[in-house]
Amino acid sequence: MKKNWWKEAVIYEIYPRSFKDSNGDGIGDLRGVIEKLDYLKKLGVDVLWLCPVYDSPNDDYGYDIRDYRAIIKEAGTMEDFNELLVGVHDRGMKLIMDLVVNHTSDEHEWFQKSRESKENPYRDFYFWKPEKPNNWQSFFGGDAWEYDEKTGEWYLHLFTKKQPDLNWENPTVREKIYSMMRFWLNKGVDGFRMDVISLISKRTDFPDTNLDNFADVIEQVYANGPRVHEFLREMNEEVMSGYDITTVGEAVGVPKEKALLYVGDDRGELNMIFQFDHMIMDSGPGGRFDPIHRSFIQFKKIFREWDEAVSKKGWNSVYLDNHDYPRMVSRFGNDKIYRRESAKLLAMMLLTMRGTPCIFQGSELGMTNVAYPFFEDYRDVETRHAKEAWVKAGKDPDELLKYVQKYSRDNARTPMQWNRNKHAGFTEGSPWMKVNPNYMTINAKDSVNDQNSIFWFYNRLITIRKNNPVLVYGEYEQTDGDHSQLFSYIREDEDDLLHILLNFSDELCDISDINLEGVELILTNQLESELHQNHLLPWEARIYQL
Ligand code: TEU
Ligand code: CA
Repeated sequence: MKKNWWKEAVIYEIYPRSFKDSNGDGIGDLRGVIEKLDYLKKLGVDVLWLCPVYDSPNDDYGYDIRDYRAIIKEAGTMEDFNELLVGVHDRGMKLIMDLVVNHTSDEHEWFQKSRESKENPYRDFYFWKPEKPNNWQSFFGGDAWEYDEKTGEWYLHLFTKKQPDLNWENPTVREKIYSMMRFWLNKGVDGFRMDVISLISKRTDFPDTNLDNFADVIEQVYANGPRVHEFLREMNEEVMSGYDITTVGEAVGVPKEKALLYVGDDRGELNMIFQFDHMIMDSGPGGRFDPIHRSFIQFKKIFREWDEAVSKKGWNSVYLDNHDYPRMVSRFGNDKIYRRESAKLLAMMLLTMRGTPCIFQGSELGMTNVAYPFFEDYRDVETRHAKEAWVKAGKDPDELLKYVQKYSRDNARTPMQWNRNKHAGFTEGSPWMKVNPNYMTINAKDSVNDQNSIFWFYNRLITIRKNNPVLVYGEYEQTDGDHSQLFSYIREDEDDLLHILLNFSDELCDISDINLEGVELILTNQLESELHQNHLLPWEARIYQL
């Protein structure tokens, strides 16, 4: 197994709009991130993934870029960005940016020119058709084709109609993207998280889809297109190979059987990917607001199968939430009576599995979902479109509100909870999105001052991971035999053997059949005085050294 810094790293995802507001306009910004670099250093993370801060009309909060080389005014200036990058590097950390090149904003000059006329040199920067060619639907509901009066043609947008898809078949598009990437890398940026990179090669015959499960449409029609690997290899040759950086592809629609095509050591494409199987396993045919039961055994199986599929010849990431999904302690843990224990258990999973862990902002505090009582409190375009679709379909939006409270992306985007001051110290102004009312008991200040907090548990786990290469490069083997409560696995190399036991339940978990002779306890999320040889307490997590 080749050793690389990005395999040994711990990534921390920052959604700047909700991280820290430094100038009182209620919107998080770059100077706010600068203010918190020491906090992040204290936590122990070493690669920061910064969600988009480029100029954008904010239809999808920055994932609709109007100018790739300018900082959106509300985030600050390019000087602020340069100062942030220096601050990150001065602390021995690295910064990766969000590369959003499957689509631009419709306000990008390329699209403005492209829609001017059919003869415009930018026409082929996007996909235009005289008639709507197929029944493709957008990720956010509704048609994926939008009629444009100006030239009487339809253009493709897999996301909102303000996010037209770039035509990667056009070599000029690719050249301009590569040049933009060099602009950021030449500033010293340490790599990219590549937004929906698995979608950039379209099936240019644009076939109709007759699949009723949207996840199947993504996998079989939108993602893994005919030239996706050719484009990624070219991007690597033209750009990435010239720098000591890392790349993580957001591999929506990529099944484990195709993962190595993107991240195989010999492929010359990406270093690692964010896979989605565990994140969409409880989405029904209608997507996240059409939930189905999630099986714990299936959850563990997904991690086992992805490890088997990738880890021999490639590399994985491990994550349990991000800015697009509910808070992990609410979704995979118990955010009521066992919030602290389950948040620590999930942290132990994140930091002892094989693959580069990615911590989403606020997980280190055990921040939870927020159940706003009104739709008006929700900000995300996906949530707003869902409501419009329900009302249009004559369905009761109050029914939808229950699903939105549980599964919306907004759950991840409530402002970071820094202290017990007004608006949790996120802003002196009025926040763009309401702060979760539980900030009085869940905030960074109290956490940093409490050695027994989730924050310090993350810090200890990160230190253990840094001091035990077996947790990075060691073999992974699940050992719980599909137990209904227990998730246990070993990490092994020639020097060490660690056994991790996680009780993913509100009940006692019998472990009397596990031989704990001669083992040394490395870390537990319970008071050591309460440890029982024969059972784990609810949400108890342990690392043993054999
Ligand atoms: O997400 C794309 C994506 O496929 C999943 O996040 C999810 O399917 C989507 O949120 C709809 O449920 C990326 C970005 O992470 C997301 O924030 C953007 O909205 C999207 O691409 C478009 O750029
Ligand atoms: Ca601000």
